[in-house]
Amino acid sequence: MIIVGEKINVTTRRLGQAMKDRDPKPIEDMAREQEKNGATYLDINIGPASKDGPELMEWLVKTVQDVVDLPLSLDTTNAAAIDAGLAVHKGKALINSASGAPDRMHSMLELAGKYESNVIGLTMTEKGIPRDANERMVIAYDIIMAAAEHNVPVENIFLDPLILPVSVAQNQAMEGIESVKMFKQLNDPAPKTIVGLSNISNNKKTPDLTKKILDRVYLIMLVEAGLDAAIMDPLDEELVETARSLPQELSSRINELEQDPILSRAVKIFQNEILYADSFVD
Ligand code: THG
Repeated sequence: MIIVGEKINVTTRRLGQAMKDRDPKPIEDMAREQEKNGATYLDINIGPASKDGPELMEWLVKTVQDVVDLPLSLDTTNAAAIDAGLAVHKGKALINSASGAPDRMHSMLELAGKYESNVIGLTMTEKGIPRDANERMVIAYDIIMAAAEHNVPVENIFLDPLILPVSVAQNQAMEGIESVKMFKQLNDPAPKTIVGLSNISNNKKTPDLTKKILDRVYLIMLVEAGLDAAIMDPLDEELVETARSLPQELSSRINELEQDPILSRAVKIFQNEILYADSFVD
């Protein structure tokens, strides 16, 4: 499957500072390390970047593609910054992201048409996050219709249900999985599907080991539903090993979930059959 490395992110202390200082070394090192560990795209997250977004994104795309031979996922709500990044990007980029909010939908899809790039369609609107898979489908349909207006083929669209932390919105875990299943039915040829995987375990209080188990189990369940790509941590070796074996070895990965008592407890948590607690791994 497609592994989008998430580590070049303005919200992390070291790389955020390096971006501010235009200090290439920490960014180059992180780019190389993610490539070495099996990433097939690198996400370049600069946040909303209202001020110097275009100049920063252009600098990051050049800096990263000077040292790794990978396509990039340009992650910001700032359309001018996406445009500046795409203008210097080598190969077929991924715009992260269009959404169901009209401004952001049309500006990002227009850029995807102009540069013939891939684009993530995040199934939320300016009104907020949908409550279930059906509401996500309505937004996904709007994005696909708008994409056609901008000459973006469906094969270039990656639909993202927007995953929420299981520790705070437990019933949303199955809505995410159900959304992936339904997105794949939207069109023939089918759109691709993607998630921000670590969203599922995101919680300051959750121990690292618990996070890793949640991420890996949820990934297997998502791939069973038809997931094509995940934005994830390529430095988590067990997670990458699992991702690289999918979807080819799906049946043996599912078998492992059924055999292992802790992993099967995680499955039941996502299915909302037992209540979530950080200590489920004990
Ligand atoms: N969908 C799409 N894009 C996305 C997301 C998504 N981009 C951002 C995010 N979600 C995925 N990327 C990251 C990048 C870094 C981290 C998590 C997700 C990360 N997290 C730290 C951790 O888990 O320990 C905490 C960081 C912090 O909050 O300080 O490093 O869903 N399309």
